[in-house]
Amino acid sequence: MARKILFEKLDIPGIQEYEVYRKNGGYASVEKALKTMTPDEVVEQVKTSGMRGRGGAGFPMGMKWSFIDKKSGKPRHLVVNADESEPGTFKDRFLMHHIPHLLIEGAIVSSYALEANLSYIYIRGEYMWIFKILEKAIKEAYANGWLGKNILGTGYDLDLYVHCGAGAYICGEETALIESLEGKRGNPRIKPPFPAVSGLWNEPTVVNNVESISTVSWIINNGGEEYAKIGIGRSTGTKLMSASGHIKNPGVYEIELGMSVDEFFNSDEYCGGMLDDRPLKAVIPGGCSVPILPPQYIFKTANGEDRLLSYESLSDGGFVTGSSLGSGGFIVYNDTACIVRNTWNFSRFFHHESCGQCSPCREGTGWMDKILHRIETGFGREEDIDLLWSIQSKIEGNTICPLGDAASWPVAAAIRHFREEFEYHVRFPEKIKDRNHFVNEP
Ligand code: L3W
Ligand code: SF4
Repeated sequence: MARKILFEKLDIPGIQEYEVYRKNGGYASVEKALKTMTPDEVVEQVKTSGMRGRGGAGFPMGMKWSFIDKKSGKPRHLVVNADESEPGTFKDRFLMHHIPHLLIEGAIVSSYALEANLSYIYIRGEYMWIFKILEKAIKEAYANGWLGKNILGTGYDLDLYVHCGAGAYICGEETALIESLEGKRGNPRIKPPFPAVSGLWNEPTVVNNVESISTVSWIINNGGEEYAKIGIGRSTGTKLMSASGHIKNPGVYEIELGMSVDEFFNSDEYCGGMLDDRPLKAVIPGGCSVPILPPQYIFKTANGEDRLLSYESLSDGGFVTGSSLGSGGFIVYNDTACIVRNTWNFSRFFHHESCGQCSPCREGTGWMDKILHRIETGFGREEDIDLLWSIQSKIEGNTICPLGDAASWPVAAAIRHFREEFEYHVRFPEKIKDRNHFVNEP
């Protein structure tokens, strides 16, 4: 049985409610931190834990916190990124829905560590029902003295607000999120300066994902060293995985980092293997932004080692034979899936969500959408495949924010590993025009 941290109390009936949460040890980390630790000691524990940001980039959380300049005299802020919009990723909504006080508790301790007195949770507009759950939880936290003035008589003040986005994927990018929170259009800013230096209202700001902040209470209750013992190498702790697609048991799972992809995929406790026992065609291990893996690189790296669910192992071989843990959106495809259609679907998404500030992304995502559409519908030309390759290669690394990269990587990986499917589409257009899109031609 794998170690549970975030889901430790998930099975307790009524854990969504404040009284039940509190009776089962909830808010103990706030008492411990505020009464017995200095803010810098809290930061140290998070650093010791080796915890890495769970939004996709895996940046060391304690290091990010230590970039906050507490001597500038400027107010500091924690902003929790709850704008979960990555296709294939639905773990934050699960966490906030089922155990909302875990996030509030973590946000209080994290704000204390940053010496922030005004913090926010920015939630995606489509999660309106969770917005209401969080508002209720925050109200209960205020009513019970965990938020507001002079918390637990320690002299520490904190106001926490939940703010609803308006349905744009790009607002999950931290600087676009900040712009949106300031009431402006959610256009990403050029970095540096990073938010830790100049964030919300140009004040030092830490933006962390829901899962990251929800882990902080466990780290404070049990110590950073204990957390660092879980996991593998520099991938410490546990990770929430959103599993979807052609598997027997889709859902949200907490795994210990370092578990083999084979165990996660085949074990009945997790994915349970292929739905209807059909052949496996591909896996995207970290949400639609990361490269798709063909069968030969899903369970083994190019060196023949077991592929593990960790930051290092999943990216082993770079994006040629590897991928990325990303946000943990594990999407499985069987032999009936059309890779061209899937790639077009992703490109259409990125085209729609591009904010339009930089030309390579604004124009490139549009061109890729258009070309993939014509290939998919049987109007593709032989030269389109190389044209697609050329376009994606000119987007990557040439944009303000990672959306450009995220739009190019899935296209590059699909062509690299499944080129013959693209070629089939352009060579046999009459079959493509007539077919059922979800059944492969022989
Ligand atoms: C101060 C420095 N701070 C880096 C901070 C930076 C940020 C964090 C990571 O993109 C990825 C993206 C998506 N001084 C710093 C510093 N920081 N250097 O560290 O930064 P970065 O630039 O590596 O990544 P990012 O801009 O945060 C995130 C990928 O995640 N992704 C998307 C997932 C989407 C969701 C969702 O919908 N919930 O998770 C999936 O793979 O493509 O590459 O805080 O400020 N010198
Ligand atoms: Fe906007 Fe795309 Fe540029 Fe990001 S890469 S700033 S989404 S145009």
